[in-house]
Amino acid sequence: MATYLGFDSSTQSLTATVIEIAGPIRRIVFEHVLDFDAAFPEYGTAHGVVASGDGRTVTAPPAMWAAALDRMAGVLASSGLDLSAIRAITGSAQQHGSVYLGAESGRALRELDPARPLAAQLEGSLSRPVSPVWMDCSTTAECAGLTSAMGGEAALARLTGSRAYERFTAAQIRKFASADPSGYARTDRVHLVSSFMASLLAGRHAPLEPGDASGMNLMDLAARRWSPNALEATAPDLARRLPPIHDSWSVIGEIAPYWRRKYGFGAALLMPWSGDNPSALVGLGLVTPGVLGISLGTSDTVFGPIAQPAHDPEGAGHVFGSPAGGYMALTCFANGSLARERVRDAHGLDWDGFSAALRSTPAGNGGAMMTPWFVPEITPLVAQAGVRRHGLDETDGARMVRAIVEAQAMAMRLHSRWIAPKPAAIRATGGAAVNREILQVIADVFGAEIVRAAPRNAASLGAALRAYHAERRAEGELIEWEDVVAGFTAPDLRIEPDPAAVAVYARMLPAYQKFSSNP
Ligand code: ADP
Ligand code: XUL
Repeated sequence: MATYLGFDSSTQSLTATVIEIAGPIRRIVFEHVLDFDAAFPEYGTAHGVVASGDGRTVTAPPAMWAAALDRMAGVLASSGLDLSAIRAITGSAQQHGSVYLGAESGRALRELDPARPLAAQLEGSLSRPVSPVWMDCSTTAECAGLTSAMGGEAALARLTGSRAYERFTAAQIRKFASADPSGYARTDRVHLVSSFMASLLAGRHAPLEPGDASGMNLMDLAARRWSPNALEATAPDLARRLPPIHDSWSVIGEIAPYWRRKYGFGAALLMPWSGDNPSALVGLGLVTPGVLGISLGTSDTVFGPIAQPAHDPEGAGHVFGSPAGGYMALTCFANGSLARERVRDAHGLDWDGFSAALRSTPAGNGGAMMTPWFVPEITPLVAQAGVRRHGLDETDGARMVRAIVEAQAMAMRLHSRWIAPKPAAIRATGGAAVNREILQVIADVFGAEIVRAAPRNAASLGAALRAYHAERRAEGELIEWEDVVAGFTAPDLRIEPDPAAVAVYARMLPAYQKFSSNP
């Protein structure tokens, strides 16, 4: 029996997934989630983070993530699983967050003592006790400085896959280096959350891989190397402080003695950890270009694997490395479930009523349209919230419901053409993917079949699948990615587009584009 372990260190929790692969048997044998607030109240986090009064500065204590890894290993050890049989381990983490370590960290990692808790042994190693995380938006000035030093937004997006974003690591490092020069001077290593967690398992500083390194505004996306110009524009002497970038499937060593002696792991191989979005791409089975993923969560995201390092001509999307090779494109819509809930609540509906409204109204809504911008929008960039209506009575609940869902689906179609102009199929996931009627509208607007990925922890499953692929590769067995994910990502629902509705939306799409781009 071969088992593989994947972690996901996300904003609010740490998840572990163990898969078993033995011939035709491919199954999840362990899955556990540790919620940070509940399990580690001593760190004082809310939803995994500590936010300033104005909400712009958002950090988390890296010691808490270490404590969670230690606790999770204990849960694994008492689960009855044979940890000595786990062949390989990797993980993923929330993207963009950075961890700052001093020169003594190398020795602390090498000399981890199984008789003592992990987090306490790192106390002297942090040159900055907190990590800025992806929710931080306090670096607008640093973004402007970086953008102008790099020759403008378009040049930076072409080079690194994204224009400068507040949460991206370059702006965060730039802010720390100028706000706390002595803290920066004491910093020997700047890790991402992913490479910090991998370092704990390895007992030495671990490398990054292109999937997560591309969330920093520092990596030359095409070359998959640090861009010397971007490093120089960010902070003095940054090159020697960053981990190297290795292939996602490279073996970085075996799990450190700390974990073997304390919890009974064997000589499991380790690979670099990736970002949660790139890892979820694998966990959802999105391993071949042409297939699009849509996640209907708090916000909606559209993403997919792409072969070449393209970039969004409108500058709203991101391109990351894919841990399955190639690249991944991602576009985020702030008005996702939030906007659907606003319309639902304004008309006193529950989700069943919302679905009934979609069933009772015709595709195209008789020409009525609205824009979905209940809050400022990322894609397209809409700075001021405000919903516009055309031929729509706002007291007509059923038609308002159809209008919001059609507007969102058309926006997804228009702003994902740079990812996949005509996707062959769409994989849907996220909380709102339970709603068939919403999925039907999306299938009709795209003119593509939708398959729903069964809900599960896609990022930690993706990590376990990456561990399997990399361990086999290290043994000289090259497994195709379709075969790596087979059996783990089977859909639980299929929705076919309705040809009559597809024809309606083909006519409506240019009209919506004009309506939504013309203030
Ligand atoms: P996130 O991971 O971003 O926190 P989820 O993917 O868990 O979010 O999705 C949660 C959202 O799913 C809720 O905000 C809710 O609006 C939406 N949702 C739940 N059930 C339904 C339903 N039946 N129809 C439409 N949306 C739903
Ligand atoms: C992606 C992003 C978030 C975090 C959340 O750019 O900021 O999705 O990765 O974990």
